[in-house]
Amino acid sequence: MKYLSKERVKKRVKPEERISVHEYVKKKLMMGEKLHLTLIDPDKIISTKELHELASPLAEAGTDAFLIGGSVGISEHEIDGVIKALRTYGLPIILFPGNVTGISRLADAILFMSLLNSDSPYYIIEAPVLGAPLVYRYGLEPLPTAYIIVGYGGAAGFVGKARPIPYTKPDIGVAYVLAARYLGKKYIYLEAGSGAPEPIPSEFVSKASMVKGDTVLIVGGGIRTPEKAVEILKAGADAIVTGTIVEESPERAVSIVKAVKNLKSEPK
Ligand code: 1GP
Repeated sequence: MKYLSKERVKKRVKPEERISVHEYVKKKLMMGEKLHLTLIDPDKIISTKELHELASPLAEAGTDAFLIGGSVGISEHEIDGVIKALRTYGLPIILFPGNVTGISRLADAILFMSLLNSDSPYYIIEAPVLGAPLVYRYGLEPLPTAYIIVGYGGAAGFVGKARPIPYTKPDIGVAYVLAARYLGKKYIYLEAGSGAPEPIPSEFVSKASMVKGDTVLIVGGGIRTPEKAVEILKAGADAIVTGTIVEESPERAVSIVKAVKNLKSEPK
């Protein structure tokens, strides 16, 4: 399925025929696909040339969308530069903001997040409130997301003042997933933290997926091999995110994308 970005849509199809990012995701899942999302942290990109060296093989291998964001040192100016360069691949560009500074008018959509297990009201509701008028003004598609930090937590856990759920306590994860559903979230992102030594255990994902209902379950943090990616998706995740491995070993990242795109379940 071809995704038409905002710019291309304006030129080629009528507004009523535009495919939203949410529809794009749901259609793929309905067809029995699992999704691979490539995380690009603008703070870690040195040049446009380097960005293309990372992104081009992943787009060719079939990654489904780009997530743009990071926890520290993000400015709208740098995000804009990354988005302009990534437009050439014709994939949805989704913001994954660590704070209000992570919002760019050039993106297609935004994971509009509440960090549910933060101890700080700022990350649960104040940052979303401060960002909402920008999302509205920029015409970004909001993807209502419960962000839940598990285990290691990394920079997102530290900055977000999270109380990470231990890997050995999936029942607490289940409670959060249910709460997210009942609050009307459409996406649930279980986050181990960027560069986590170990990803979220598949038993944890499996229990969470049993109660996820119609929500899209995204899992990220510490996924470095095709085997782990496949294990987590088979446990019930709808999408996985890889970031660190994209920077460390683009070849390995490509093998993860290929493994994910080879996974086909029965269409729903
Ligand atoms: C981080 O879940 C993402 O927010 C991706 O994690 O960098 O460990 O792949 P990695």
